[in-house]
Amino acid sequence: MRDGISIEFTAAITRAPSDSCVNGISAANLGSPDPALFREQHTAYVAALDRAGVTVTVLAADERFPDSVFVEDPAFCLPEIAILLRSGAPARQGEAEAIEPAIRSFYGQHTCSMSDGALVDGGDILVTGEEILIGLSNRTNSYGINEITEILRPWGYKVRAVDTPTGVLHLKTDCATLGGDTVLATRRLATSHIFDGYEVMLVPDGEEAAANSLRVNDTVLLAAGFSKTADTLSAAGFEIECLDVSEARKLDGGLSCMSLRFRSDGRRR
Ligand code: CIR
Repeated sequence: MRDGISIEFTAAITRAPSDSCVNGISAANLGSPDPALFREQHTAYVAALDRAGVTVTVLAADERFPDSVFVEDPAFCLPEIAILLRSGAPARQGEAEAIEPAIRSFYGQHTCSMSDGALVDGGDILVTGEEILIGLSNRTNSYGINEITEILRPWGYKVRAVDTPTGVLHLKTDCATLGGDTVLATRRLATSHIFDGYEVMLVPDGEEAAANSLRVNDTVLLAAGFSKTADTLSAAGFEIECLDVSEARKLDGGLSCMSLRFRSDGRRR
């Protein structure tokens, strides 16, 4: 069990929402985000990460990229290496270059990029205490998964390609790692058997949007408004903190999407 790569973090990178977020990609049908309210919610999110024990770097809003608040997608950070990813969404393809200086300020030469045609969004990568699952989706292809598998081979990481349910943006739209071999998942994802062998906590039906939660050290950050999921997690002994992420949700985003978490001490445990 290696919780050191899945839930134990010392640092995080975030980016403030831009005014251009009103032009972000969305299938949610929840209306257009309010940039001022988004900034307020983002500030509360950063404070929650800080309380959970990570030192947060907040990058300035980048108006060129409407979805750039979702920093989880353009990079993937492990203790040994950071990978600048290549998104399957054309509008998001410059975001990896935009975040590169921040990544290099932590990882230096231990930073690498993906080849042309190898596509992965960070939202499709779920790191558990056991392995790294990468969801094939509209944003992530098998070339991308194979390339990450090769990049990580020297450190012995186990990478497994899985299917993201049809109509679901990213693998982590529907699940989260809770530490050890426990995951939180929607029924539609759990029934695909990708978590066989895991302890699966099901998100109560009707609260699917709560699946994109985020465990950071001893805290599970959960989207506000999903009381059944909150009760389930609390009853199981998790320390939860609920956050209003209404504006991120309007752009199909959630709690994991708004940060890149890692161990700045390079330790894997
Ligand atoms: C997008 O479609 O790329 C953004 N509107 C939402 C990205 C959410 N990111 C994530 O789940 N990791």
